[in-house]
This record gives sequence, C-alpha cells and structure tokens, in this order.
Amino acid sequence: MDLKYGASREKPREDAAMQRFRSHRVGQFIHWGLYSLPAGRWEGKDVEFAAEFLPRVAKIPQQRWEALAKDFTLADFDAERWADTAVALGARYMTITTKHHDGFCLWPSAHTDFHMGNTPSGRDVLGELVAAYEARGIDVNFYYSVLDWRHPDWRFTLEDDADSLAFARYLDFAMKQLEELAERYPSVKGFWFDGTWDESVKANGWWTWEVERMLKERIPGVVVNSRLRADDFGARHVDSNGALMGDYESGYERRLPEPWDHGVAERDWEACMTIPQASWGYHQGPWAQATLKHPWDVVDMIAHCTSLGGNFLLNFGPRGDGSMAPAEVGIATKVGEWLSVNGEAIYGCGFAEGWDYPGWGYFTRSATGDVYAVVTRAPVSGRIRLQLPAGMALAGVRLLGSGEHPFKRLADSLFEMVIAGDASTGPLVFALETSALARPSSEKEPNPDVLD
Ligand code: JFZ
Repeated sequence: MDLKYGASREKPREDAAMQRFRSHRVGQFIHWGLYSLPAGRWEGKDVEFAAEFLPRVAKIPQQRWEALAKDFTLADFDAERWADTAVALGARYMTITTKHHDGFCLWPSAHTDFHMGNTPSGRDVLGELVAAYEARGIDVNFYYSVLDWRHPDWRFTLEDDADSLAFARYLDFAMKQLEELAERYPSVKGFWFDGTWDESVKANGWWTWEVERMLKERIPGVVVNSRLRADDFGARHVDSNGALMGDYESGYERRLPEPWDHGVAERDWEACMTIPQASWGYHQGPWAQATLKHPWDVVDMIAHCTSLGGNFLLNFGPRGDGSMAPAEVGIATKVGEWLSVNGEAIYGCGFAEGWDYPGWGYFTRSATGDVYAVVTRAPVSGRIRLQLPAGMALAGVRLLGSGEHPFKRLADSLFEMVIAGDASTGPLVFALETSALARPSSEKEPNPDVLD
C-alpha cells in the first residue's frame, strides 16, 4: 500500500555512520533528572516503582516536583568521571535523557524554563557530557521523551478540535526543541525517542516522519530509533507494509529476543536493560538495590545480543548529587575487564550464519569471518559440544586471554571440549579456527544421532 509516512527503505542502512553504530555493540544508557533526587522515596516512604515515574505514582503536586530543581545543585557532578565509567564498562556509545516524561531538560532550552540552566549551578550539563565522552572517543546519542507530563498542550488522546489544536502546538514545541538540540550539539550521533505510544502521537505519524527527515538533513549520518515512528495509519516501529521505520528496532526493553530466533538478525536492533530489576532512574530503596544484576549476567546479555546482530544498552542511574552509584560503577568495571580480554568476540561482531544456537552460550562472528564460542552457561559436566555447520571441521581452538585449547572430534562436524571456567574469570570465550571437512561423511563411523 502507498504510504506517505512509512519506512524510507526496506533493507538495513549500510553507510559508514550506520556501520559504526552497529559495530559498537555495547552502550551506556543514562537516566538522570529531577527524579534522581528523591530516588524513589517520597515523604519517607519507598515507592516500589521505577524512580522516574515517582511524580505520577506518588501523585506529587506539580509545584512540589518543580521545587526539586532548587536542590539540583550538582554537588558531586563531574562529566569526566561519568565518561570514565563508560570507558571502564567498555561502552562505545552513550545515550542520555535530554528530557524525560516530567519535561525537565538537561540543556538550557530556549523553549521552556524547566531546565538545568535554571538550577543553582546554571550549568549546561549536556554540553559538558558531550565534550567529556567525545574526548574519549565515545559517541553520544540523545534520548528524548515526546510524552511530556508538564507541558500544558500535551494530550494523551485527541477528543475534539481544541485538543487537536493544543497538540499541534505541542508538536511544534517538541520540533523546536529537537532543532535546538541538533543545532547546539551537532556532533550528536543518534536520537533515541520514547513516549510515543499514545493515541495523540499515533494520529500524527506525519510529525514522526518529519522529525526523522529534519534530523537527517541537519546531522548527516544521524541514527534514529524505531520507537519515534508511526505511519499514516498509526502503525508503530514497523509500517503498515511490514518495513522497519527509523534505522534500528528499539522495542526490546528489559527483555531480549529468544536466542534461537535467528530472524531477528536480519534487522538492526538494540536492547536496553536496567541494572536493578525495574528502575531506570536511580532508586535508593532495597526494592531496587537488592536486585542488581551480576556482571556475568550482563556479559551473558551482551553476548546474547551480539549473537543476533543487536546492540546492548546498559542503563545507569546517577544519583541526585551527580555521582554515579558505586555499585553500578563496580558492575561496569567487571564487565569492562571481561571485555578488555574478550572484546574481539563482541565489538564489530554479529550473527554467525549457519551455526545453530548451542544452549551453553552463543556463537558470534567477526566482520572478517572468525567465529567465537562465548560460554556463558557452562554445563556442570564441564563439557561443551560444538556442532559446526555441515561440511566444516574444527582446526584449532584458542581460549581468549590464554592460548591453544584442546578439543576432540566426536563425528563429522561435531566436536567436544572440556572447559574449566570459574566465577572469578567469568564466561570463557574460544576463537574457533575452522576448515573444510577433510572427507565426506564416512560409513565407517557410527552416526551418534542414530540409535541401533
Ligand atoms: C520507557 C520509559 O517510560 C521509561 O521511564 C524508560 O525511559 C524506558 C527506557 O522507556 O519505558 C518503556 C518503554 C517501552 C516499553 C516499556 C517501557 N515497551 O515497549 O515495552
């Protein structure tokens, strides 16, 4: 069907900027705003819900929420230290909340008074972050919530002409803010849109199309997530003809595709993940702090995403004083140490066509065709089987961070290794050297799959 505001292409983008984004694989997400100050606690009571939703869940009067701005003093904020945590994690890009659902902006926007420039420090923290991260070679992307709880013209639904008029003014405001971001921070590499699920936005697919067009005109190579987009009929992410809108799919939110769902690898995609069970903004309560993920669980998710051609965006919730939570820095450091040894199986790698999901972890493949076995779920037997694609044999195995590793052949393209990982080193990664099977399937050898 003919769409005016559908996808702009059927196949993944292959320009240099997109290849760069795709090769990153590991990103640092940051949720930071006024909600970082109460950090999930209001009037002495823990509110067991994502901290960035506190004003809604605890029904906080608007003036009291806005009054938090005078306490946002940045007593312990240093953009350089944040950027160091991204380096420690091994992140190649960072995505920061420029404005979340409460409408508070981290940059001094000319289109609202509700921004960091009107807090005691008056600093442009967004500008400081862009400079600090880029100085370390880390790409910066902007998260922007289209949903805005504070703006008087925001509407969830459009019931009458008055709503439509108000919402048109809102969309104009948001467009101006996005133009402002593009103009003030032209080195930004991507935009990550959120809060686009309401009927009001779905009824204005033209606007999401126009935002994508505007950003791409102003910032050559800019990468935009699918969550921005709705088409002529309000279809989101994927248009009414089944083509992906935006440049990559951003629907994997605190969940990952099934590891055997190889069809996912045909598109670019990114999954985002919290460190605690379910809060993006920093939540100080035991509800969140008791559930922090283990670094090896994070590594498992990174390898999982890479094996299906996706990026993994790990979220950090810095605290209200501007400092990073030490527990999150600790996790980042462990993951980064693992990546410094094993990153050749992650960065620039993707789906290994022809290699079935092995159960004990994941296969990944580099741009030059090297295949890796990332063993995140080692069996208690200490043995793993490597089923190679038909016609292939294993010619050598190298344990990353160590050296040659023994293996034996069980049948044609089926091999086995004894592995000895432990919790201190984390998941082991093996680089697999392959060759063509020396001879076709022999009749002399029994087929282990067939029972006599
Ligand atoms: C949204 C926000 O509401 C949340 O605060 C956070 O910023 C997160 C990254 O994005 O939450 C979502 C968005 C989409 C889904 C679930 C939660 N989804 O598609 O399932």
